[in-house]
Amino acid sequence: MEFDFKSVAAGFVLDGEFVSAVRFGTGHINDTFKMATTAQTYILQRINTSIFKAPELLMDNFVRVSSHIEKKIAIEKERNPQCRRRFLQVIRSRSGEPFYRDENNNFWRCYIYVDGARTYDVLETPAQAFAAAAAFGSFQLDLADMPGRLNETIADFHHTPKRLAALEAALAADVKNRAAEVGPELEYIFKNREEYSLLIDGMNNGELFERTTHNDTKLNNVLIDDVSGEGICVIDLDTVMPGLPHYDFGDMVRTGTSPAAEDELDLSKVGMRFEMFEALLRGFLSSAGKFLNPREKELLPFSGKLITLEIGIRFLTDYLAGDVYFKIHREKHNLDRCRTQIKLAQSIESQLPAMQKLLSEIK
Ligand code: ADP
Ligand code: GN1
Ligand code: MG
Repeated sequence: MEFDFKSVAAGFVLDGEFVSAVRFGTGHINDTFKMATTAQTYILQRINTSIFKAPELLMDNFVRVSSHIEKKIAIEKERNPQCRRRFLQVIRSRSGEPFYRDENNNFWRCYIYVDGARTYDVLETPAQAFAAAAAFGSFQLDLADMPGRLNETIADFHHTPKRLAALEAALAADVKNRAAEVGPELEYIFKNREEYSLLIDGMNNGELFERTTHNDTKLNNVLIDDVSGEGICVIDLDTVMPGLPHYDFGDMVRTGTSPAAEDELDLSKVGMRFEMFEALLRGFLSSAGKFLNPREKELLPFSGKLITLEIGIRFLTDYLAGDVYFKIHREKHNLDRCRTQIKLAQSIESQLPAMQKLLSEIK
């Protein structure tokens, strides 16, 4: 399924004439393209509206967040003119909206491509982990004083008990007769069920506080500067909404500590590298440490295990439901992804005492 990019491009106020658009990135939800005109490079995205059911509200969040960050960067540049931080500069449609809807009801957005930086699907060094985590922590810090509450683009996105309930429903329905092959995965997921409400309970009993969080802090959602190695721009803002800092830190541990890909078949390669966890923790606390309370800090190591298992639950749910949510590129892709998450969660679990000890030394 390709698109008439020239006419999509004509929907936006762009510099120069349309030249090309090519598929870009490895995301599971939206369709992302790198688009060139004779004057500028852009990112063009078709929003997956079967998942994001209110794309106008989503883009309202997007603009509020990116313009708030723009102001923060402007202040920082006054103090430090060398600052290389960037924000997602949204391009308006010809009718002045921050999106363009084509005649087939495809919902498009466009922003300036940030040059001189790139993303990593698998982090290579602790320095990159520190940089990425510091950038996500700064993102939360920057948004702490943003006026108003953002729209919830997907309700209960990180409500782990509800994610478990969805898995149980998919298991009961078993529409593809796949339940029989996932016994060991289910066993581990169910064994841990007592832990799934810990963060939600903490919020309900007043120990943890709702903040504005990113909620999809895959490490390939931050642009790392080619020269300085700093995390200069947080991207993929679809799920920025009210949440807990742990959702973001946990997903960083999930995506930043294993040397293997999310869909690695050789599970012996999957596991948490402690030095990467340490770099993530130090990086995150270097910025988010300014507002986190002691109980919030204490739960950071646990959040790595929780969010890893939560995404594992989601991959397994989608496998049982017939692969209707995440894009797949081969048979059993979602099951393979689930298995890496479980292996990683087990590795995190076995290192939790050491993670907690490290935290107490840093605090
Ligand atoms: P998704 O993960 O939903 O496909 P992203 O917004 O994360 O969408 O974009 C996919 C990839 O495109 C990113 O991992 C990154 O490599 C690249 N990318 C996205 N936005 C920019 C940008 N403004 N400048 C440079 N590269 C970008
Ligand atoms: C999806 O779009 P992408 O690939 O950055 C998903 C995340 C999952 C991730 C797993 C909106 O993120 O929640 O953690 O896949 N995004 C949505 O790789 O569901
Ligand atoms: Mg992404």
